[in-house]
Amino acid sequence: MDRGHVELDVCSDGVAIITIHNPPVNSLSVPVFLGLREKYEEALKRDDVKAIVLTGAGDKFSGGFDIISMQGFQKTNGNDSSISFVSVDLQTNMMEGSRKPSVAAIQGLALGGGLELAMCCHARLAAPKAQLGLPELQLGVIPGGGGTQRLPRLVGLPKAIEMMLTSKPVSSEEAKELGLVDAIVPAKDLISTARRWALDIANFQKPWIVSLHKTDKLEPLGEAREILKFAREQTMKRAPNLFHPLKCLDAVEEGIISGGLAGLYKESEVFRECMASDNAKALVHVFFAQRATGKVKGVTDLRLKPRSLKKVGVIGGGLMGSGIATACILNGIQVVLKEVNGDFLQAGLDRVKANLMSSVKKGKMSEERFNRTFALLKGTLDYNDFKDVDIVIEAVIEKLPLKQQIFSDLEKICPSTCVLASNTSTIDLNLISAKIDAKPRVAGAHFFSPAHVMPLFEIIRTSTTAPQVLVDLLDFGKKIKKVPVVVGNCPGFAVNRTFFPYSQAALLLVDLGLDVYRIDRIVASFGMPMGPFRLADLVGFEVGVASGMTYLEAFPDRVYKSMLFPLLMEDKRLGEKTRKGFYIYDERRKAKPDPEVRKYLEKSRSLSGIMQNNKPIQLSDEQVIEVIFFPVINEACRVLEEGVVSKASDLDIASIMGMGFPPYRGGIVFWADLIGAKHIASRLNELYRSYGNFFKPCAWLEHCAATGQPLSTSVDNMVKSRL
Ligand SMILES: NC(=O)c1ccc[n+]([C@@H]2O[C@H](COP(=O)([O-])OP(=O)(O)OC[C@H]3O[C@@H](n4cnc5c(N)ncnc54)[C@H](O)[C@@H]3O)[C@@H](O)[C@H]2O)c1
Ligand SMILES: *[C@@H]1O[C@H](CO)[C@@H](O)[C@H](O)[C@H]1NC(C)=O
Ligand SMILES: *[C@@H]1O[C@H](CO)[C@@H](O)[C@H](O)[C@H]1NC(C)=O
Ligand SMILES: *[C@@H]1O[C@H](CO)[C@@H](O)[C@H](O)[C@H]1NC(C)=O
Ligand SMILES: CC(=O)N[C@H]1CO[C@H](CO)[C@@H](O)[C@@H]1O
Repeated sequence: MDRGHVELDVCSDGVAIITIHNPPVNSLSVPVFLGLREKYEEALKRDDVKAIVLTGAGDKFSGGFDIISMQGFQKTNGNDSSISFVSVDLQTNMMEGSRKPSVAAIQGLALGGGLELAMCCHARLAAPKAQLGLPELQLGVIPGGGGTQRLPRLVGLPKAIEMMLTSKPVSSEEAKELGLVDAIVPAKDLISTARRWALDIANFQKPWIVSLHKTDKLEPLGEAREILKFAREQTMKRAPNLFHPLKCLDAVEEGIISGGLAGLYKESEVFRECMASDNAKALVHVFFAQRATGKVKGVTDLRLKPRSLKKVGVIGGGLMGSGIATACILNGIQVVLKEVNGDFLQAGLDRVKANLMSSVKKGKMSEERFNRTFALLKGTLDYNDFKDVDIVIEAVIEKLPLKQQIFSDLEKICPSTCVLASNTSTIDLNLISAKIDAKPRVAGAHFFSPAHVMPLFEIIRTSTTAPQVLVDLLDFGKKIKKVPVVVGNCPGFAVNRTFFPYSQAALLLVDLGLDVYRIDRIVASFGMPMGPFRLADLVGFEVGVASGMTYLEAFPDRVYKSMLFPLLMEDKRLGEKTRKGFYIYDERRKAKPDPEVRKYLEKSRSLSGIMQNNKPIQLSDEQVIEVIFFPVINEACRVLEEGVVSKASDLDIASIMGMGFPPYRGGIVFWADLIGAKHIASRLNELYRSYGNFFKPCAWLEHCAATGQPLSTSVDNMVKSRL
């Protein structure tokens, strides 16, 4: 594979243009670093070169460090010598410390390592609207090419810290204000202006500025310490489970106390440490896993092309139908929305309008764009407008005869190529399509509420769904900017199925004597957006009980039957919508623990009778996490075993995007493999002996525990080595 190269052109005016070539974003791979060194050496040696312009081929400067190289580095546990090319020698000696000045000519992107290279130059010129930033923290590492030292010296400490901690880039225009770039130049004049600028520096007609030695933007030591202290406090609050943002601040601080060079050494030490950490491995894994969900063996490797997608039909303008319609028109796809009567139709259209208006009110959408977007939506009461739709998504109430009728209407009216998708959550797709011939065109389209906000899109295939239909739906998912995952047809599909033991285990812990608020606190500090009881309040107990019934039917051997929900519901406590569930809610929907809940917990406990010797179980926080998440891992193993997902990394992404599992733990299967199947299985077996089948490890988990094979081993290998 071509991993990029660097070119050198010496112009007649004595300026050497060094250009990074590595499409699409000119990322900095090992060959690119080697090329930069070699070309810099040559330019510094040649007598006909007076000054240097550094730039990227095409319309981007550089998107930063090559993440594939990062993975290689992690495999050697931080012991890959190629990485040292990033560091002090090239940047500090050959570029910044050289007798020939460098000017960076920035277009498009200068992110991460790309911006770090640019900051080693003696001046930076940027085309309008380029993006400049240091997003390294997003991948669990810190800037490792001098960014922690040079950025504060160019833009001041508070802004530099903000840019690094938030990973958010700034535009050329803002960068100019901040002092990060010296001038904004139209793209067509960028290189010629940079050449003149470089010669002017060489001739001392423009200042020769070494970023690492600048001090004018740095705050006095006392003030700097205060700023860092505040940043540390904020970071500990916002990301209590992450250590790398604090390490980044350590590197910044070292430079401020002991000088830029000492800071660079500290930075490089911290960078290596972070790179080898589990968090960085997890975040890099997630980066690739997310891009891999669109690749499905036996589907996307058949050279099928997605067919044209101009118009989508949505049936049902309820909560979900309107969410989907919103997602489509926001991305330029025409929608025809069908309802049963004029009032319901108006209500559906109004929901879509309200979704868009919330962006207008926040200033994220202009009125003109609102008009253009809303014009893509057409409401209807009949099927006339369905004659030229490319995809139909059915989102009506969960009634089998109704859905069957709709699908047989659709088969008659829609084009013979049209994809027919259902958003059913509880009815088997095979039943919905039972009475039609177009079975290969039927699939499930499962969004997460609210559909225009949540990123995950589960595409459900049956044994008859045609690969072309899946290719079309994957393309549709990308067009509406979702992360599409193709999954098999089973109760709850991939995400809800995997996570059904999550609330069940929590209910079981309550009956063993634990407090709901303690459980929620522990689970939230593990990194979930909220604990299982707060989530139940949000979703509503009726929905919770209904999905519980689905699992009871499907997996009667391993469902824990708690009485807690029915007891609460008897007293009309249904969750947040009744302002009373496990928490009570004020007018501003703020959740507060409710002392009254205790009596329901006690009642549920006495009905269940599983508490041993009438004594509440004693568990550490870590043990609580095990009791809640190990059954989830166990179900994930079944999902893998049954081939509900085509690869383990799809389930990682689904758990992160669908349930809010913390990305810095890499997803449910990745996290399980970090813990190791052996420990998980042995813990589950202990729980199984005490509390029954709910905890019984499945065959795949036992197999991996016995052999040491990772749980994430591909489904293919799994079938081969079949247990
Ligand atoms: N997967 C999940 O987690 C989940 C959760 C809730 C609902 N759902 C599913 O989503 C679907 C819709 O749910 P909702 O909350 O939007 O329901 P809703 O009741 O808010 O909306 C359904 C709408 O469809 C309309 N409708 C009914 N028959 C129609 C027909 N023949 N032609 C056109 N419109 C028709 C109804 O008038 C109603 O406005 C259901 O299949 C439901 O099971 C899934
Ligand atoms: C790193 O590499 C060096 C040189 O190849 C080797 O001597 C050293 O043992 C390695 N260290 C680790 C931790 O692998
Ligand atoms: C948007 O549409 C409304 C109603 O048709 C119209 O009054 C308004 O001028 C339009 N606004 C823009 C910016 O096009
Ligand atoms: C998944 O869970 C959510 C929230 O608990 C629920 O609203 C939805 O109906 C479930 N979907 C499926 C496919 O079971
Ligand atoms: C298109 C559609 O109806 N999407 C809905 C499917 O079901 C989920 C619930 O799991 C809703 O949130 C979506 O809006």
